[in-house]
Amino acid sequence: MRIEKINVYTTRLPVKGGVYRMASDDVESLDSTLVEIVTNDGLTGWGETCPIGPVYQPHHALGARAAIAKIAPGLIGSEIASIRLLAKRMDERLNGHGYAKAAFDTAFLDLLGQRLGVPVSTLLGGALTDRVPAYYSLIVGSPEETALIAADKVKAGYPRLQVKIGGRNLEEDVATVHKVWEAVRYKARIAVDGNRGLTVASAIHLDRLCQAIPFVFEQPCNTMDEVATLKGRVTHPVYLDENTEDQNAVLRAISMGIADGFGFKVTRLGGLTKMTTVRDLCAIRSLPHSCDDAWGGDIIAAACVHLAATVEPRRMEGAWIAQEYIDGHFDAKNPVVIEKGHIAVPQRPGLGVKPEPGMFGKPVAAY
Ligand code: 0XW
Ligand code: MG
Repeated sequence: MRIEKINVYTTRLPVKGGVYRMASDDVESLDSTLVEIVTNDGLTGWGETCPIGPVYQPHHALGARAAIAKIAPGLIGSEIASIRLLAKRMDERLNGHGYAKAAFDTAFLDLLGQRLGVPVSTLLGGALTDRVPAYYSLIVGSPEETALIAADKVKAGYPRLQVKIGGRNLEEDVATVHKVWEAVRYKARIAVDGNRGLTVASAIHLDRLCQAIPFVFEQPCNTMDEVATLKGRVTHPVYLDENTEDQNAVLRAISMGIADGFGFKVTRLGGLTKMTTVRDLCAIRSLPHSCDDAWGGDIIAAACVHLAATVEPRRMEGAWIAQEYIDGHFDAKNPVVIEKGHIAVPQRPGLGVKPEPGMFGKPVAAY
């Protein structure tokens, strides 16, 4: 099975509800890039990469497309058999840019899965479950409104909630965490996500002022060094998200003992294949983590869910997919959907999702 053609598409994903508000940025519409790989035996494999704006992490939609333009010509004619060889070929054409290479990695796995007649989860080591938990991400909002939505989402079946804080005064953040806890109690697990927005001082204050509330503190401060200084000074477990910019960052955080868990983004880590390494490192130290991406449609969602199915359930912090904030699906027949706060793992060969033919219009580039 050889790569005959690569088509690149873009699509706009407007945020349902108008705005997705985090400490680091407000986003209203996301720019997703899709790669479609066509093989000589007539199969098509899909990959996607969709930064949540240019501020959340050092990724940019146009940067992804520039990287894809550099890599794609070198892949034409390649055999889809060894993912490692294909990764080497990508590295020989471009250093870094894991979030763009991730789209190709997803498409390779989609094709291999279809060829072998197995779902992508099998290629990632094998599923441990056919249904993974999701979590609901509550954007930065007033304490009262956030607590109301939290109660609603727990009723809808979400086993975990993520409460966004930061970018405003400490009092409101503390009140929001308290109100959500009063509304939810032990009915859902809670992560409080600062999205890099807190100083070390305000992280320590928030920790003390919410002492009795059992939440995990996600990416409170900007750098890994700032987060490292929280060790021994805060009592809530600390998870890293944005700082896990590549596999080495995860290795560093684990070996320094500064992270009690992680919010992983598949494309940021360089794709599903690279994610299996950090997944296994986390297993060695019994560290929990999520399987998310920053944003994206059904292709990214399927990738996250296949990976999440391979994670030991006791350490699985949920798969976040953008579905609650997006209208419609790429694949209306076999969409990736959240039901009662959980997501069924696609069982068909490959990713198990295929965008409707023609839905993205003409390719923006073709090789
Ligand atoms: C909740 N998310 C997975 C969606 C947005 O990309 C932010 C992110 C996070 O945890 O920071
Ligand atoms: Mg996060």
